[in-house]
Parts: sequence; structure tokens; C-alpha cells
Amino acid sequence: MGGLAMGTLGASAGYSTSPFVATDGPEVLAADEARSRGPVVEFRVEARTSEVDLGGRVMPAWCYGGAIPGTPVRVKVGDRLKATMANRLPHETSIHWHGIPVRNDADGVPHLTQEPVAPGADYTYQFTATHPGTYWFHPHTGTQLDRGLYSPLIVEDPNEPLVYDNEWIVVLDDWTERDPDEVLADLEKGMTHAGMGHTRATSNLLGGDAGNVQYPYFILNGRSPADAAVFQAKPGQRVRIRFLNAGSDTVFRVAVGGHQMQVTHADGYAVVPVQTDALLLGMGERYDVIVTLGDGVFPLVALAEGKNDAAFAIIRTGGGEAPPASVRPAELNRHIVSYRQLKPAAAVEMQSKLLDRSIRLQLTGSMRGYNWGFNGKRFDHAKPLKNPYEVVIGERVRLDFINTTGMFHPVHLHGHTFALGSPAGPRKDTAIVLPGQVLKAYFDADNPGLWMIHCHNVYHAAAGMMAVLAYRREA
Ligand SMILES: [Cu+2]
Repeated sequence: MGGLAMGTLGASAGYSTSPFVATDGPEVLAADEARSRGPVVEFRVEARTSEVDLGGRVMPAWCYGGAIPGTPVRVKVGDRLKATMANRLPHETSIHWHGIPVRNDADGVPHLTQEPVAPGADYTYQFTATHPGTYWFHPHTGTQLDRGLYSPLIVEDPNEPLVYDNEWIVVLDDWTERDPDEVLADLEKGMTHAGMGHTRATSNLLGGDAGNVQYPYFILNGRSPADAAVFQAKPGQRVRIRFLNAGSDTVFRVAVGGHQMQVTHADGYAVVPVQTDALLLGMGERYDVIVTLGDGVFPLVALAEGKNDAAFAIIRTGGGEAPPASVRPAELNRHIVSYRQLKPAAAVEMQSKLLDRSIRLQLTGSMRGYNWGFNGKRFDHAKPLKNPYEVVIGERVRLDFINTTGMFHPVHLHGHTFALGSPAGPRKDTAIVLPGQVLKAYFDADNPGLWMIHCHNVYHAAAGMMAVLAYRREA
């Protein structure tokens, strides 16, 4: 147990001599104090090896609590979480709470915000659930996420303004029996599409190259199409669906046959409701939608973009034959809501303020060298503070992601939620940058610490497309 006794790492990161705040420094503690506090809610997460049944095929996996996805954790906004992770894996690990502006020393980045948790050890994270929404947690070590370690984290709002009858969580993932570390080694050797032979995954929606890894399975709530989940409801009911892409190398295009979806939240933050036929989810992205259900049996299809396969579930409100897993509803090829069409709800719109700092982050690298990075530099996992990007507390900051590569990248910022495109844009923590595109992400530097910026393709991140955003100590 060492969750709160973090002084050593802060010191080894050089609190007394470093120009940057320590992960448990006074600025970090002051920001944490200022956040709303509810009751302490304790829970325990066991990371362990297991076997999962993906519809008749039993395969080894690493997961939280022995299941894929791990059992969703539900808390209320303002709750002060005290989460103990028991590491029963044969490897060191940690947990990152994706999308939550945690206290910096609870962010779960090994060698940056904590020392890795050794096999057999426990570690306690403490942070406040500051904002309602759909979040999730996963490791931040190498390719561990692709072994099945992920779980939804739902922060409920006691004054929830949305009205609905049912709520479903839909977690999407790409799955292979291969050891992800071997897949990464193949990619680093220059096998440009590991396991894919000469097949290239391509998608116009993603500007070309749609992924590097061949997955034999695409799973929805841990189930392959052969053993699809069945969601039950009554005709006319309004259901809130929380979609989460926990995949490592796959974008999903999602639709419900015979239905439109009303998008209500992006990455946990409310948007002005907008109707769409389909959604595109990059790795790490979440959308909440409301669907008013018809009478019958309907397919929920999550196309693995560019990969000629899909994850699948069935929605049943009445009698009739279930559609086959091969069905491809017309909605998939109709309107797909774009970032531009998303507007933040008034309550979560960023206030206008003069820009204090912009940080240029050119996305660099190629499949051939597998040398993914920012500004030509690959992240050095052993020396995370080697080339940090600096901010000062209180600044309005803009990150300019400039994709000079031939491939899309879902970029993710820890500890903050940004406004996408302009300060009036939707609030998100993860967004796809297409090849040749520039994506601007505005945020307020209000959560001091050392935070990762990285691509959420776990293979790209492991290969080096990561950087650290470091708050300077106040003079
Ligand atoms: Cu990437």
C-alpha cells in the first residue's frame, strides 16, 4: 500500500530542484482541496489473469475481477473515491482513470506519477469524482490494455437532467489470442500490419490506413458475435446507451438498425442534443445517446472501421427472429455525426478568455520505422521528464495537434477536459486527428501536476507517441 505515501517519487522527480511541481506537491494538494468533496466511497479492483469465454472459445486474458469488461464501477459526483488495486498479475501495473481530473498522484502513470505496483502488491488511489459522466479505467503500462484490462467507471448525477427508462453500457474491443508484446515486436520489426499478411485495413472515414493489427474477434461487452449480448426493453422506452471504445487499434462505427440516436454526451460532457444515424468512436472515446425503441428485434452493430468485420448485439423489445451477426444496418452508411456538429451544453461551455500559451505538437512517424512520436521525438518511458511541454497554473492553453503522418491518431490529454476546435467547441478528453489534419484543443491549466498527452492506439503509445505536460512550480 503506498497510494498516499508518494513523497519518495515526488522527491525523486526532484521536487526541491525541479522547475516542475511534484506529483504530490503543495499546488497539487491545494487544487485537490478546492474540489467538491462528498463521502468517501471505497472499492477494490483485482487485476488478475483469467480465462474468458468469447462465445464457445475460451482464451487466456488479463482482466479486472476476472471478467471482460471488468464490472462497471458506479459512484456519485462529488464522491471521494478510495480505490485499492490488488495486483495479482505476473507483471507490474497501475491504473489510469481515463477522463477524470484526478489528483495528479492518482493518475496511474508508472515512473511519472507513481512507481509501478509490483506483482502481489496492493495500491490505493484517492481522488474526487468531479464531474458526472461515462469514464473508464485501464493500465498505463506497455500493451497491457490489449490483454483485456478495462472497466467502465460511471459517475452519476443525483440531479440527472436526462429522462430515460433504461441504461445500457456498451463496451467495444478488438481481441486477439496473440501476446500483444509479440504483436508490438512484429510492428517494431517493420511488419507493417502485424498478423495481417498483405491485407491492409483502409477507411475513407479515417483518411486511409485504418489500423496495424489483425484481430480475429471484435467483441461487445466481452462477447463475440457468435454469443451476442441481448438487451431487453419495452417498445417505446427511452434507453440511454453509454458507448465506450476500449479497443487498442480499432475505430468502431456504431448504429442501431431501424433507429436514430440522439447524442447527449461526448467523453462524459453534455452536448446540445443532436440526432444521428451512426457514431464513429476512436480508441478511448465515449458517447452517450438516447434511443427511443421500436417494437421488435434490432441489431446493434459496431463496424470495425476498415477491417471488414464487426462487433454485434441484439436489442429485443418484441417477438421475432433475431437478425444474423452478418447484418449491416443501412444506418451505418447514413449520417455520422461529426465533431463540428457537436456543441457543448451551456453548463459545460468553456468561458472565453485570452490565450496565454500554445503548444505545437506535430504527430510524427511512420509504419515503416514504427517510430511514432511528437515533434520527431519518441517518448523515453524510462526518463519521462526528459522533454516536457511546460504550462503555468491559471493559463489558457491551446494544444495544436498537427498530423504529418499517413495515419489517424486518437489523441488523449490526462487530467483535463479540453474544448475541441475552439473554446466554444464540445468538451472532450480524446479526439481523432486525421492524416494531414490540424486539431486544436483548448484547456485551462487548473489541475497542477505532470500529465500525459498521447495517442490512444496502445501500440503507437508504446512505440513513443507520448509526451508530458508539466506545470511549472510557482516562483
Ligand atoms: Cu497513433
